[in-house]
Amino acid sequence: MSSSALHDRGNARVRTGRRAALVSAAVGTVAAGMVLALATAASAGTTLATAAAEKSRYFGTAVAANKLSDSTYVGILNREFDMVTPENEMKWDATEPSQGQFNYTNADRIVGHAQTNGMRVRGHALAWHSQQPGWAQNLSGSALRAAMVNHVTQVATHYRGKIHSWDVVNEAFADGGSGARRDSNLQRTGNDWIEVAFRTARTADPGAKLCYNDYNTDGQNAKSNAVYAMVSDFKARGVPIDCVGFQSHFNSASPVPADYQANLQRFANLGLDVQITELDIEGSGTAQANSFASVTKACLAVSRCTGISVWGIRDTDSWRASGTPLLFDGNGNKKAAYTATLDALNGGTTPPTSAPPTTAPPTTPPPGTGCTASLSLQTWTGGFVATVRVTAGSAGTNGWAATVTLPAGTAVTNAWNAQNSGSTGTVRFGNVAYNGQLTAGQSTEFGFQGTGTPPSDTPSCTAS
Ligand code: G2I
Repeated sequence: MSSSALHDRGNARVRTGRRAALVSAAVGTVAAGMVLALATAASAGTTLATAAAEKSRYFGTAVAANKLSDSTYVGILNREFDMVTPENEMKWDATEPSQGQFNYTNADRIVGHAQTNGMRVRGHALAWHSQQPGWAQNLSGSALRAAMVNHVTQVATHYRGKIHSWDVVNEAFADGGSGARRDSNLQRTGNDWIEVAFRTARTADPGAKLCYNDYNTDGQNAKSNAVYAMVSDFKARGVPIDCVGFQSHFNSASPVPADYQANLQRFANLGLDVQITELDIEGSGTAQANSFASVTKACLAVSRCTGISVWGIRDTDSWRASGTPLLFDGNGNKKAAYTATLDALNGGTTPPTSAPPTTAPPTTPPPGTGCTASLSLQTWTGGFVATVRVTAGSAGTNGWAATVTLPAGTAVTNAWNAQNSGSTGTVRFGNVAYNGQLTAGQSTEFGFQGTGTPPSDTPSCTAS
């Protein structure tokens, strides 16, 4: 695909309209209904994010702040993904380069980009033995423990209300068959460092899902058994944990395990979400495509597998670029692995990007209320996450807006898959470019997080 074909979501919408206008002018107004059909068919399940959303899942990618000025990169990001993970920008060395002095510049750029484009953010990572600033590497004992608690508190508070899931602790278990914790300066502060990090994160940002994230835990083995035992213990003792991240870095020496789905399922059965957090698979062609498809199908088969994130966009963006492990080649073209992933998300078939010509008479959507909205809530003391389901009426939608009335003192802090106008009182949430067009009866979901008392009224919905 040429870079000129890679527009941001806003432009993609303009492009559809422009194409519609050209076709309409060429064949006359009689074809208006056909144009509508073309535009509508092109909106369903044709990108990773929309196809995943139809299965109530997200599809994300790691993002590097210094690539946000690359138009090809941003074009793919905005078109295909609805979740971003800062690849390095939220790590300890990036956010607290000197003790007590926090720098959020690059991470804020990524979060800002996500918010502007209706994407959510996976925070990565609050406490990790690697990528520590030099000053932390030189600490130990109670001084390091206090520094870790302060770091978790400060960073999670800075991003409070803006993070879907935090990797609170990353890679704390040893490789091999020992089933032991990894030795590190953090581990040497005491075995309870992990639960202390989780409790601290919960206090700082009660709305974020809190995850433990690791690699080589993708199948059942000594390491994943050890994580499983820790998570079971946390659930039994009420240590706050909501999700386990499976990094899923695969290659020929470490292929997708045969029991990948079963392993995801056994963790889900503990009563938490599972997420595929850093997916990349070295290889090429059909073999690579099949591996991506099997990972995607495994997630879809586990109801609490809530989303998949790949670890970069183009092969050349990868931390191991020579293994060409991603879904887009260095020029931003879709690889076979992309198509296989999209097909898997769509349940085996990708909808056509254009509908066959039709002689149906033109239909004009009636103005006014062509959609309905329903609200579901997850609440805690002082805050909530609201999920709003928008369903198109018999005419479908070209765009929609849901209006939510908030109680006095309540404020929206963050929204995804929609753009809000205002944050208090009567708040309007309009569609973003990739989810405005719904066929008759089709639904889409957006969400927002707020502080204060949750709304209780059913949102109103208007379609255009
Ligand atoms: O190693 C792959 C991933 C394993 N799981 C945790 C992830 O956080 C980790 O990501 C990688 C990044 O993709 C790399 O980009 O973490 C590496 C460091 O552990 C990152 O590499 C670092 C280089 O080591 C630095 O020299 C470089 O300055 O990337 C930095 C920014 O490009």
